[in-house]
Amino acid sequence: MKFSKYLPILLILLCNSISGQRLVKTMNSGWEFQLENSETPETVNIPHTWNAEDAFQENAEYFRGKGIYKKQMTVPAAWEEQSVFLKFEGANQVTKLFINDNLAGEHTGGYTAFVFEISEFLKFGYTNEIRIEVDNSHDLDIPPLEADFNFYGGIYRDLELIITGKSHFNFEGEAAGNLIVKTPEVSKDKAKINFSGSLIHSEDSELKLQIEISDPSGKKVSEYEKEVETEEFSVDFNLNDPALWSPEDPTLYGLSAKLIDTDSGEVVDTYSTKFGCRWFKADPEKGFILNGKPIKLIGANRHQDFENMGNAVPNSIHRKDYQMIKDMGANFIRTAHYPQDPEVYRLCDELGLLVWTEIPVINDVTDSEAYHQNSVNMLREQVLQLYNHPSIVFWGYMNEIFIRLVFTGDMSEADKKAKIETSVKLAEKLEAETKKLDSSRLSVMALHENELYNTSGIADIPDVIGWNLYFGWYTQGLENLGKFLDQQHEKYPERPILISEYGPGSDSRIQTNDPKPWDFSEAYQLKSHVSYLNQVIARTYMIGMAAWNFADFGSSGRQDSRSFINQKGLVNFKREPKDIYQYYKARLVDEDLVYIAGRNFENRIIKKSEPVKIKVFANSENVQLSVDGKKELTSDVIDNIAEFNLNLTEGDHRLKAVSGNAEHFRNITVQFRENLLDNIAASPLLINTGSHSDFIDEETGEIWISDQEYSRSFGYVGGETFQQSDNKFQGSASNIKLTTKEPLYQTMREGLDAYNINVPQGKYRISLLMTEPNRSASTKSIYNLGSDAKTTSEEARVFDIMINGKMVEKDLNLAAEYGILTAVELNYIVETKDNIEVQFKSSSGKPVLSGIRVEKL
Ligand code: GCB
Repeated sequence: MKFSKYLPILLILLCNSISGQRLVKTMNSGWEFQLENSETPETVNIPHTWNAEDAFQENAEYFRGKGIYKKQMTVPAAWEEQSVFLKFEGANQVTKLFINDNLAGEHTGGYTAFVFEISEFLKFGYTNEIRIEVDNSHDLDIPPLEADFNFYGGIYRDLELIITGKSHFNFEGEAAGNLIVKTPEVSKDKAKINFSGSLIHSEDSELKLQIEISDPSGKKVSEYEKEVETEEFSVDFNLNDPALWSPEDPTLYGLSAKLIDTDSGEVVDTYSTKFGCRWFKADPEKGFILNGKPIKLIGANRHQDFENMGNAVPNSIHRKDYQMIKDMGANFIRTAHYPQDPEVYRLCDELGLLVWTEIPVINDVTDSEAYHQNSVNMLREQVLQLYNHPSIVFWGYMNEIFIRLVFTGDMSEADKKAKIETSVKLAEKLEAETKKLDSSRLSVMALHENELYNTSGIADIPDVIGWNLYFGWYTQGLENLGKFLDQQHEKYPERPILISEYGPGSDSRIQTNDPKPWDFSEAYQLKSHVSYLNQVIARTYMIGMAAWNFADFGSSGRQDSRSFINQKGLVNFKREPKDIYQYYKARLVDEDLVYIAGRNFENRIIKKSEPVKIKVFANSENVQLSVDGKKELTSDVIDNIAEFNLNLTEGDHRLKAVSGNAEHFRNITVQFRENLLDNIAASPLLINTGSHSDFIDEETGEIWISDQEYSRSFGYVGGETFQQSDNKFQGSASNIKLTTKEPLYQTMREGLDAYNINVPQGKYRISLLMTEPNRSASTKSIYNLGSDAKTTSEEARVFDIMINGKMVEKDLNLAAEYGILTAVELNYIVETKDNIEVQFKSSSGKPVLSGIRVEKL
């Protein structure tokens, strides 16, 4: 069938069928798209961003500018009798809509919805051109100004075309909903419900408003019908013995409203929403109280992006994420730093997750009138659009607003004072606006660990304070958390507090039994979260805690063990669970659960004398572990972890853990370090020099084992592990250019005399992996040192390398030859009878070595 031939008939049929009723359809597919700086258009579907790739590229800033979307739309003549709207669920960050080249609407802000009525711009019965210009340029007047996440540009949430009768419920403007269900009074016995909104009433008809309330089973429990006399309406309902909404029992009521033409009986417009009945408060002594009972809020923050997609994710990813968060046993979620997709709040209502949602006023503010106004607008949009969701209990409006000020060294005292004043003024405005729109919820603000929030008075403004606390990571000592919280509680006994962020970075490629701060191992992440959970759960006054972050997320400025990604996730960027996710599950869910940790640590390359250390997560009193169907060991569960030290032979083993009614299996392969060289013909020796962790190459599956001192077999002679600071077990936290195997290069041994490998006779390829970690390393050749007054000998790292006495590098200066923080691999072919000795001899500074591979040829 030739579709175009039948198009007019189909359109007539479509128009007839929607006549008098609301039609909502997405306009996501088939847009012509072009960046302002590109010559060639491409065809794209919405959700769309133009930064899914370039935000993750080396040596480049991601594109921040204008993208233009175009589409032809044939508009049936019959729509002239209707009202036509475009609804954007979100576009980052300034959007202009043109219909047939006329500006039909403009919106500022990347994280809330907006609706434009386009009826007056359309040519009915003709093809119309829709052009949408979206601009994500940095703009000093628009929050967020800067943050640790990417400001991906584009129409990254659904776009809807909505057609209603000329008379309809008003859903334009900031609310993109405008229809509000309040529950001003709720108790076990009674709930008072109020539904309010406004109408557009075309003059030529008489209308009546019909409303029905249905209980969680769908049964009608209340109704209302009345002639419409004014354009505003507000209707009260009473419910007896309401079913209460809670995380265990997220029961939702339904409200559906109809506008009916009194003469014809025709339904002119419809609206429906869900709502819930619950009450809550934050008590500075007893914590959070929901429906009269204390509940410790435990959960996570969540950013909205996904690997290779940026922020342009389909609803199915939102669903997967929130289901995973619920399955983890969480009851709480903070939508990181901005309002998320409308689907997210629907999911939280349905799944039973209490929500802190906030606007992106983060890290810094300006004192421009426009910045303040844009912040207020975002707040109004957030509250009005999301009002009906029972899951939302906190409205947030600022995150770490003094962080820039604290870390900007060259700001004058006067500028600091002015910055503090304008921030406090803005907080007061945002607090007042929040309470004006919704006094039933709690206002909240997230602070970083600094007294300025207290001394400036800003922390006294909202109802509740969230602390973002990174003890054991940015600041020292996991155990300092409790002390800090107790001090705050003592000093401000009237202030309800929670932890709005905590957690270290972790990378599943880094595995160790000996975790240390800043090593990015999964083991350190576990250690840190266990300690935080223990310290918060032990304190009744603490409202709760939200881990940072549910998933790894994109941040182009980040230089962790994977560049451009913040790796503090409980799951990785594509949502593969790290051990810590399973730990939360064991700690928080009720049904029997057991999990042998180490999904990425199944190969154990250990000394013969060492036991294989196994951790099992469980929620009963003890765990039974059997190895290869035989040995059965029992261990007590402490903090939801049972530990086992197994003496295993080399080879494959099957572990089975049982706890209550649950069981879990894992295969473990053991190799002894002492035997690695006997096997070198089959598999090369790979050493993660300067590190206490194994590094797993996810492309090849190869394991670069942790380093060891030479006594026999292989190991380093002399030198020390290079660390930038005493409490950070990483040589460099920087992006290493020309590699994705950053952890290999970021850790290194410095000042070593030699590396010995007692290989059997044969021909070998030796690969030395290195990088210059010092940003101010001299790129001058050693011979020019005398003429460069500024270059000290520490800054110039120059050394010779000898293999079995033969000079293979003379005066190697990594910075000069390859550039700093760049992956360098030097390969040499060596024939030997029984040993390889790689010697390092300094001319200036200390030699460095990040990795060594020995391969038999
Ligand atoms: C914070 C910020 C958050 C960052 C996080 C981190 O305190 O609020 O946006 O991503 O720390 O990982 O450093």
